[in-house]
Amino acid sequence: MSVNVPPNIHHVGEVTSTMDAARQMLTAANGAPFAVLAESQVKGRGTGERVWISPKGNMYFTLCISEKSIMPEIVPVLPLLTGLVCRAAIMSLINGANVHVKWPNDIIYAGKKIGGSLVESEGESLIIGIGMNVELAPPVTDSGRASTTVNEIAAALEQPKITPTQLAEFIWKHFFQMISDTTLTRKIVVTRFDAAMDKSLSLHRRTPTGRDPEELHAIGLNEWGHLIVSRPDGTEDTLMTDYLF
Ligand code: BT5
Repeated sequence: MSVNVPPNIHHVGEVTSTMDAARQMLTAANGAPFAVLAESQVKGRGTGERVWISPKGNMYFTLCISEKSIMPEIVPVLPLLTGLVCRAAIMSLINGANVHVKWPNDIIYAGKKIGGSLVESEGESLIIGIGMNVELAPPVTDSGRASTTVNEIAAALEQPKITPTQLAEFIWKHFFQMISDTTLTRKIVVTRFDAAMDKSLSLHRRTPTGRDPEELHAIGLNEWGHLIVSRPDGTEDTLMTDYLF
């Protein structure tokens, strides 16, 4: 796939979820990459059916691509690659933005959550959803961490505001740049994600009713992209599928 795939982004108003809207467009797209950018969502979702709060003003974006367009060894680390793409997009729109990632799927600024991603599949298509707070930082009502916005970073650095469309176009560009790099390996994605993590964050396992009180800290990723954490007593654990607040 060439580096400069022209953006094929369908702009829509309010949807249930851009994941559903994108699924409905898969047949017509016939394997060609496309994305959906919505103004708001009434049933935005995070991982594990958690709610993604989706008021008008932020970016609700789903990118669909044929699995064949991605090197097979990259597919298992696609959530990590997506985080790196989002970080790169923000950092190229705002000079000096010190954005981090949190394993496995969050974008973080100053300890607060700017956005997150969700990877699903349907047949041979990968459906990559990204929610990013651009203008509004919704109060988080479950046990999640406080939220912030891309434009709070822009304001802190005295730079112009970003729009959801600009951000979506930059994400598209960085995504295709990254997956077209024939030298990219799983190890490189994992190493870059490790370097971009904010290891000072206190992490908590999610439970069905909230968060586990045990405070964990990220040490790093193993070669598979699994997270090694330290417990308060100094012992270590490796997380493969646990999601963290
Ligand atoms: C995520 O899930 O972070 C993935 C979010 C993906 C949203 C996009 S929007 C476009 C596409 N269409 C969809 O329907 N979804 C995708 P997770 O790591 O499970 O985080 C969910 C948690 O984040 C919630 O339990 C809250 O604690 C918190 N949260 C919800 N809305 C938020 C927001 N707008 N900003 C910051 N945190 C939020």
